Amino acid sequence: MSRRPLIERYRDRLPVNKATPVVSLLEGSTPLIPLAGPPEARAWGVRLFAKYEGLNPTASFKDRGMTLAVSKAVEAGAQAVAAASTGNTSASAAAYAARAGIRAIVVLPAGYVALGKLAQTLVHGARIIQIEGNFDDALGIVRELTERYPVALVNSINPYRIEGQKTIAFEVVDDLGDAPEYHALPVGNAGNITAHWKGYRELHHDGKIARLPRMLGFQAEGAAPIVRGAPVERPETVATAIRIGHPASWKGALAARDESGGAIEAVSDDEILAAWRYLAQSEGLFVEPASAAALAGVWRWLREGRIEPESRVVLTLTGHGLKDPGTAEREVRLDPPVAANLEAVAAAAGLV
Ligand code: AN7
Repeated sequence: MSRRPLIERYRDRLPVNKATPVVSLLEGSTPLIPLAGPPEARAWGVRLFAKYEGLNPTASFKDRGMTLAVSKAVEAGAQAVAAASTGNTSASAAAYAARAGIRAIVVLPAGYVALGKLAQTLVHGARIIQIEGNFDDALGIVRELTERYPVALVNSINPYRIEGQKTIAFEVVDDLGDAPEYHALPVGNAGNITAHWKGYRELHHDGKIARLPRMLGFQAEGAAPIVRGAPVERPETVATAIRIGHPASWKGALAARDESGGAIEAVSDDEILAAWRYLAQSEGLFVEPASAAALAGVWRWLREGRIEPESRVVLTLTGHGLKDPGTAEREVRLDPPVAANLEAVAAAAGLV
């Protein structure tokens, strides 16, 4: 399907009216890609599908929520938006603010935003304030900032962000014809799992789908407050996108887990990187580490025989791999240069 504004595609299910100025970069309508799947999936007859959100305009799922949040902010007369971010929200806010002709102010944890995200945010012209603190500190400050000053908050505690992001569920159902048995995704601030579940519940309530999926959320072991049942003061993980210790939508995540009969579990950085490599090298999908957490978790469920045989599992691959060239550089070896002649190149290529 050719792309059109997300807000137009799902206008009747979103809180917009004729007066809402649609600020769009033709987000959404991302492909649902069938995966070959690791041997464990094939052995159980489990079919895996990747909802490849890296193909959004700023290369992450955040654009779905941002088109609505920025449109509603402009409708309300805002001249500026603000967000705390591990990187993708800031890139998206910066792009949509540029599109709308308003200012974006973003507060970032210094030293922990992947290079591609930083470049996007900078080049789109946002005002970047790096703090000597983590995402949770940044979100606290931005909440206060937007209460005190005439600036619209566009983090996912803004309900329009959740409304926009629930469309992932709509698109999956449009493509599969029904809900899958399982839907897995990474969990950081927990807005996205909350939004997915809201989308599925709305369709179920309206009789558009016969079943609801079990929601499987995966946090990084070093940043797994929901799994542990307590905030994490110093979250750490290679998946910087989900390096979050006090998720704002904690309750929404628990509701998604419990109402769906799902689970929220932790995966290690090693498991995340193994899934990240597998997606790139065996499926042709380059994602950022946080996105690979979804497959890391499902892979474990498959190995443990916990996924119902013959079922369908959708993985939301939340962000593109080009966002984070630093991880690629660290994790994948680049050989030193060889002499500029055929023999040396053929030998280095393993052809002789
Ligand atoms: C690629 O950009 O929180 O559980 O500030 O960028 O809804 O937070 C990003 C989160 C997963 C987690 N995958 O989603 C931000 C930010 C990627 C992400 C998540 C994020 P939530």
